[in-house]
Amino acid sequence: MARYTLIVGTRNWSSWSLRPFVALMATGAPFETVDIRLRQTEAPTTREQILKYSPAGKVPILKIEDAGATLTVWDSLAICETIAERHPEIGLWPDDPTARATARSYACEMHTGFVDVRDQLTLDFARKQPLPELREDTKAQVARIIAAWSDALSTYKGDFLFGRLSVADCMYAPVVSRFETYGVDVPAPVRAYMDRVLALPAMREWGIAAQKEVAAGLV
Ligand SMILES: N[C@@H](CCC(=O)N[C@@H](CS)C(=O)NCC(=O)O)C(=O)O
Repeated sequence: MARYTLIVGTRNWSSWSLRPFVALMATGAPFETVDIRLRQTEAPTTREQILKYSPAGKVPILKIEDAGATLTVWDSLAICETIAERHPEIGLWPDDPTARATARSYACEMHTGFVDVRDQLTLDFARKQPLPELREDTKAQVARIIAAWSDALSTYKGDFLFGRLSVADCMYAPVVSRFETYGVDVPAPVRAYMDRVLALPAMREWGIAAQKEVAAGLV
């Protein structure tokens, strides 16, 4: 069996790391995690620590040791894609080609966009924060996310965006946490979706680790 090691950043902050963690947990396969403290400016700096695992210098990173070879995959979406490909039994992409193409669009829209949401509603997984005064661009992005989630939930009528859990949900899991932290107002079906995502074992485990970081003095 392949040996997986997922290298992640500080859990309370690392939205990118959370995405493949949700995907990998969904497989049920055993894996180890290596936690790297972000924003570390004294030696060994965050960058120096990450470079030991990947020349790209960013987390998340997935190491797959299989049949004597080690494969390094970096970038959250590339890792989710690789997990989906290696674990077809859990169907991390929808079976239907139309749903699959739409789910891919959702995942990529998240991967490449919503910069103002990321900037103003930063991941603070273990905490609740007051909602800041949102810029117009941020408001528009929040509205777009809520509309996209509502559309998928009413079209596919499942627990998750495309029925069962998919890479689209993994990519949006950090946004669920952001909306929860800042108390973003959402319609009832979206609230119920967020509750289902927050109840995933991956989100609970991530939350416990983030709480420990905060309790240990993370600011
Ligand atoms: N596009 C990348 C972005 C990853 C990224 O920016 N990761 C941040 C942490 S969340 C990082 O590694 N920062 C390195 C640093 O702080 O030195 C992905 O999706 O994995």
